[in-house]
Amino acid sequence: MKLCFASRNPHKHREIAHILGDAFQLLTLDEIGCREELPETASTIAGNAICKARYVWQRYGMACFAEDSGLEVDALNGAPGVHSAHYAGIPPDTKANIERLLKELQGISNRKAQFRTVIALILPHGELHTFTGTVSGWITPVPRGEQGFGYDPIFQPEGHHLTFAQMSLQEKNQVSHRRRALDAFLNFLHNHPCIRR
Ligand code: ITT
Repeated sequence: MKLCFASRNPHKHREIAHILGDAFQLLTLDEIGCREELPETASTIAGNAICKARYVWQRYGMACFAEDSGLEVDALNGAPGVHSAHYAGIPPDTKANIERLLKELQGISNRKAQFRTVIALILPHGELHTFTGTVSGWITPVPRGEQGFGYDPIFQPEGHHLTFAQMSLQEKNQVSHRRRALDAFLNFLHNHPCIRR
């Protein structure tokens, strides 16, 4: 039984592979012959995770999981949220996304925010399961750090002095939204012998 991880984001692949280790036999989109863009047409993070997983299951007949993530800022009513990747426009531009977010928060003292990940898993017969992970923190006044990706340089998780971009992969993976969603996902998979290696 093989499981495809339906994502084109190499940073997500790296973080997920680090957490999963060799517990499961994961296939990439390239390995199943999927070269096209996956649809992300829903209006919520969970909806987009389901969209991507369902697309791969329907077209390629593979058990698979996808994840969608976003940064939700309290003072911006949850923006950029589902629009995190394209906050400053298309094509996605990480530096411009960060600049826009810092500009929107200029003069605002409430810097509370959370990262959210939703994983959508589709089993061989089409059964859908979702798993959510969140981590709360603050948006820093200026970017700090070079590691990670996306909004990591301006997100400082609660209880830490460092931004995600100042942490090693191991440190980020101990507390991240992705880690928390993966813990719930793993717990489920361990109880489903058909998926185990
Ligand atoms: P997929 O192929 O998996 O869809 P993607 O990069 O398009 O990859 P998303 O649609 O989930 O991924 O976009 C979420 C955006 O949110 C992503 O481009 C980053 O800007 C940001 N993001 C997600 N997880 C993050 C993390 O752990 N740290 C920093 N930023 C993150």
